[in-house]
Amino acid sequence: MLRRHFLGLSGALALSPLLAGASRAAEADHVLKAAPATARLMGPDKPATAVWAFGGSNPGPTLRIPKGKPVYVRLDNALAEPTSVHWHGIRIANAMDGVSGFTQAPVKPGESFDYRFTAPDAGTYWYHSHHRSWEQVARGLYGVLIVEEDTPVAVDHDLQFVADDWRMDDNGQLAGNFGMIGEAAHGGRLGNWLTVNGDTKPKLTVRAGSRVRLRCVSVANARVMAFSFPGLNPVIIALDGQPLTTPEPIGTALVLAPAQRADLLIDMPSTPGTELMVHEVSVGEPIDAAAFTLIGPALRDKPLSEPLILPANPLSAFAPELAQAEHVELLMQGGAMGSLAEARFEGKMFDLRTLAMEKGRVWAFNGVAGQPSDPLVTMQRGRTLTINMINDTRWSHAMHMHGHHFQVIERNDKPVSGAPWRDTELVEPGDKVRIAMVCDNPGKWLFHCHMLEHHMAGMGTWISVA
Ligand SMILES: [Cu+2]
Repeated sequence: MLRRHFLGLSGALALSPLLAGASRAAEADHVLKAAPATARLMGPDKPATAVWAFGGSNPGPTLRIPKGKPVYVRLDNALAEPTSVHWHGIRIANAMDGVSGFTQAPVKPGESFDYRFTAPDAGTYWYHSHHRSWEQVARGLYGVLIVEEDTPVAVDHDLQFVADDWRMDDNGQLAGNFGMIGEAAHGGRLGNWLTVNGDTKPKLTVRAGSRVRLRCVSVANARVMAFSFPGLNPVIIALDGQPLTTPEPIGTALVLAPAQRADLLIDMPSTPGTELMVHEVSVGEPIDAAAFTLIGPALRDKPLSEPLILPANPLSAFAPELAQAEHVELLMQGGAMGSLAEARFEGKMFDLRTLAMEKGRVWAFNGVAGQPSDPLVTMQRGRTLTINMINDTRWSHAMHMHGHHFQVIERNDKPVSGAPWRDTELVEPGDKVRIAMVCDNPGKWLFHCHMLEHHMAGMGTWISVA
């Protein structure tokens, strides 16, 4: 009896790590495994590309999570180097923000990390590596994060349009080195191959006469892309996840800076058999990006024309109180053809050449290159902060605030009212853009350029909310 008991016990002990692993996996709402993978980025007739991926695909799996309810996503790192996951645009608890070396330790190869968080606002977000992101994102470590509305939105198709700008060689593999300082001093790692949803010129099949919600996400490292929709009249219903109170036509093209999102409402023509091409138009000749294929029978004789306004998010209650706001300036300097002669880095002054050659930094905020040990500002929770971003460089910068959304309240010293909520704002060369936000989320939050080589080379600071 004793012996049998003993054997039984040892058997159970031997199994226990496996069992524990299985029960942990079952417990997680989603498991994201980061690992090398291949992806048919260039279409079925071209060689598959070696990438790094979440869940084995590019983009990674689309995570749909409920609004206002806790979720548990486990990251398993099967890469040969550390990684982490940032939940871009989510007003998240600080410890779950996923910035390796800042809000958490890097997740080492073979290790896991449990992300447990609640997303307060519905909308279109994305997740991506925040460890050596200029390389890890460029290799494909990202996916779409959808926070669902409380009640489904009345559309016939809910589709995504994830645009990436890859640099490919002649064999269909990722070309060149990552994190090159010369490129970082210019526009960053610009690509030569456009994918949408991890494919080349994919066909998006929809019913004729249908109403489509198209969740557009730019996951590019550096390129500001622009998309035109000839023959269609897309209307922007949300930006960076947040609903617009007044939907707006895209105009000639939808501009998406790195990390920005736009939800478009598109009412398709009622003529089956039609193919409508989406073009990327940011440089010279338009490039075919994707095509809508309209299949029959038509859902409606005539496309819908009434507007669709998404339900307001809890964020909309956090209107900045400008009368009591604290104001800071953010002077953006450096890069090629700029006026930055020297900057402080880790407490010492360096001329720009030494900074570039020895320290790998070419950009500065308020005279400091790289992430400073002290925050740009420390805010009491609940107070309003305005940041006047002054772009004294020859380059565009897509400035991203972690943990908060903000509104532009001034552009080149002129007041702006009713601007949309954003988490990433494109600041053009020579422009001054003042943003405002209520600092309602305690913790330390990065504020950085999302042109990932710019961030690598010095364009990052942080704020503290006490
Ligand atoms: Cu930048």
